[in-house]
Amino acid sequence: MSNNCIFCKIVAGEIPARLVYQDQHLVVIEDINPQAPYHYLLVPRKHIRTTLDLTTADNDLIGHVFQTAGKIAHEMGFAEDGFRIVNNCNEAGGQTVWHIHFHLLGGRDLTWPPG
Ligand code: D5M
Repeated sequence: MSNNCIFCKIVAGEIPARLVYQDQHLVVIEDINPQAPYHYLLVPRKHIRTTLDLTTADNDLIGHVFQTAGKIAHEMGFAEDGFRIVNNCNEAGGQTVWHIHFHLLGGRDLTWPPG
């Protein structure tokens, strides 16, 4: 756990969040500022600051993130229509919380390119 990390506090249950799913590696919560009818954040329990801080030790974790995102999309009923998984890295990439997380967006036609 990293001090003053809001997602570490959510993972630890110290800050409330709308929990969608959890297991030993991940918590999945509803995004507080949804950009689509379904907008979830897949947050690894391990504090990893950005995508640039991943190591080979995290390879299974990242595979698990993507498989879990697909399962949630299926369970929520928007998998077949389509969805997007987004990771923002560093300021120009739009990152605002410095604990790696993956946005799962679905439930509407998503445009490309992103803003
Ligand atoms: O995404 C950070 C995302 O985290 C952004 O969409 C808002 C969301 N957020 C921030 N605080 C909370 C809490 N407390 N609950 C749920 N969602 C939250 P980024 O990719 O870093 O810009």
